[in-house]
Amino acid sequence: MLRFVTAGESHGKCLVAILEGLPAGVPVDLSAIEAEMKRRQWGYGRGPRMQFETDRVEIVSGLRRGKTLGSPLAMEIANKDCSIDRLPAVTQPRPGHADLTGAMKYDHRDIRNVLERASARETAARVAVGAICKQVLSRLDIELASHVVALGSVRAKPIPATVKQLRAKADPTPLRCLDPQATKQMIRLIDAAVKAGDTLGGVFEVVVEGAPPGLGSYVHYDRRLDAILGRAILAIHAVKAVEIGDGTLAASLPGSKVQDEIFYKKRTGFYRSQNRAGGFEGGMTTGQPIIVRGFLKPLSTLRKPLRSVEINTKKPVVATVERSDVTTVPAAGVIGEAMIAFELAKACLEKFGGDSLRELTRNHQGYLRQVSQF
Ligand code: EPS
Repeated sequence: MLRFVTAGESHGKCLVAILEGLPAGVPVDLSAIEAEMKRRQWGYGRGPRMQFETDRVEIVSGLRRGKTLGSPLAMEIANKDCSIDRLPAVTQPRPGHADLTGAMKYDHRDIRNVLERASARETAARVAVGAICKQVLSRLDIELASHVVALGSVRAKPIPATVKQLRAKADPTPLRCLDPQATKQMIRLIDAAVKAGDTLGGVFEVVVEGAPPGLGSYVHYDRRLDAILGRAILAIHAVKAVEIGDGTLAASLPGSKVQDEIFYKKRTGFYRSQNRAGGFEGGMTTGQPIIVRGFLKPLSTLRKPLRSVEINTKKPVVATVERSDVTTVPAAGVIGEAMIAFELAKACLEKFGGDSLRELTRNHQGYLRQVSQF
C-alpha cells in the first residue's frame, strides 16, 4: 500500500515527507521535482514568503544511483524562514483559520502553536510526494495537469484542453489560466483585493489522461475512487467543495442530458462522445480523462482584519495579521495535481501490484490487453 506522512511547521527548520510503498527501480528525475516545487510557488497574488523561499527537495533515503530502492523515500525541504522560536505569541484568532478551534482542542494559549502546522506551507511536502507519484504514473502513461477556471467572481471561458496544452499554455501565465481576457480581469481583481486588504478564492481544475478503465471499484463505499479523490481535494487548505465532471450542473439537468452514451467501433472498441461524468462511473475510472475541480474559499488572513475575541481577556478585538497571500488558487491547482497523483499511483499499485517497476508495468500492460479485447 502506498502511503505518506508529512511533518514540519511553517517557520520550523524544515518540512519532511515520507513516502512508503513505492516499487523498486523507478528512475527519479530530480529536476522534475524541482520544477513542481517552483510551480507551487508561482502565481500572481502570492505573498512575500514565496519570493525568498526556494523550495528545494533533498531526498535522504530510499534512493540509490537515481532509482528507488522499494524502501521508504524520505524528503526534506529546508525553510529559509525558520524563526518559529522567536515569533511572538498569537492570541487573536483569525475567523476561518484553524486558530480558535485548534487552540481549544489542543489546549494551547498561544495560537502560534496551531497556525504553524495548520499553515498551507505544509503543502510543499505534498507537492514533493506528488512529483514522485507523477513519475510512477508516467511509466503507466498517465499524465496530469491543472489550470485555474475561476478567481473570485471572474470565470474563465470554458476552453477544452489536453494535458499537453495545459502545460504549454496555462502554466506560463500569471494565474495558470487559459483565458487571457479573464486573466486580465483576475489580475485587476487581485490588485483591488491587495488595496482593500482582502483575500480571494476561486476554482482550479485537474485533468488526468491515460487512466485505464477500472481503477477503483463499485463493490464497496471505501473503494470508490471518485470519493477518494474528493477527499484528497477537500484535504487541501481552504478547499470547501469538489466537483467531478459536470458536478453540480448535473444535479439540475434531466438524465438524458447528463449520461455519456455508449458507442462501439471495431478498431477502437467502446467509446463515448462526451465526458460529462468526468472520467468516473460507479466509482471507477472509465478510461476517459478524469476531470476534478476544487473550490477554494478566500484565505483567512486578511490585512484588514475581521472582528474576533482575545482568547485570554475575552474582549472584542480584530484578528491577528500574519504575513500571507492574497490568493493561492494557481498553487492550489498544483497541490491538487499532487494529491490526485498520489491517490492514482496508490490505486494503480493496488490494482496492478508489483514490488518493482518491471512487475508493475508488465501487469499494467497485461490488463490493458485484456480490456482492449473485451
Ligand atoms: C505558504 C507559506 C506561508 C503563507 C501561506 C502558504 O508563509 P508565511 O505564513 O510565512 O507568509 O504564505 O500560508 C497560508 C496561506 C496560511 O493560511 O497559513 C506556502 O509555502 O505555501
